Amino acid sequence: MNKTGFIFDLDGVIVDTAKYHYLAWKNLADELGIEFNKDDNEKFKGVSRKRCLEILLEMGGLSVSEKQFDAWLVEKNEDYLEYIKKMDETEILPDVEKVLQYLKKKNIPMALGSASKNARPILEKVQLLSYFEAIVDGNSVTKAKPDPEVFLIAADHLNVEAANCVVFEDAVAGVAAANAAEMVSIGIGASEVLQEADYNFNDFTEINVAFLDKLIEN
Ligand code: B16
Ligand code: MG
Repeated sequence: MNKTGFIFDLDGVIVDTAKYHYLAWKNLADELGIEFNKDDNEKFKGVSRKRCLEILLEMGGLSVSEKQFDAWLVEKNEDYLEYIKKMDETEILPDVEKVLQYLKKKNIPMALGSASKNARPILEKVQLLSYFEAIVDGNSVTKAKPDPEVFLIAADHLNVEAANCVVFEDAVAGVAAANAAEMVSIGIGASEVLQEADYNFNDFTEINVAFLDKLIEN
């Protein structure tokens, strides 16, 4: 068993793909005549694609056939894929790579734990794939965050006890999932929103080596 493992969420932690999700959902909402703004998009963070569409249709008071639902899911994703096509390493959030490099140098096993089914191609585009021993994403889970499944599978792949895993998350549901897995939760973003996290930072520029060492030693 490895002593400590680090697990990273993708959207909002490593890259800001929320802006592309927003554009794609907004296009679909406009087509369906549903009002959708950036505040509404906040509710979609860390939430599965399917659940996002359910919320959007609830907002518009629409109920549709399964076939139509699936067609809109495909449409939104194709649109989103067009936006992320242009992503490159300049979209990595500040100091994320510095932290990944430090942990890699210390031989700390790392995994991705994301709700996205597009996690792997995004990591390839921003050239971070090689840092991760395991990619646990929307294709690997049966239960969405706040269920701890995604992080427990990641711990398993890393061969680390759940209690010795550290999770970086920007979504309330993600912090709840990390806490339910009995892992150390680190909220990235506003502390008023991520109140349940064990530690909180606005972004990775606030995380120093002494703090990482403390997490590794625990
Ligand atoms: P996809 P995370 C999540 O990523 C996003 O925050 C959320 O807005 C999105 O709906 C979800 O991935 C599914 O993404 O449509 O690409 O499968 O924060 O869990 O990395
Ligand atoms: Mg996220």
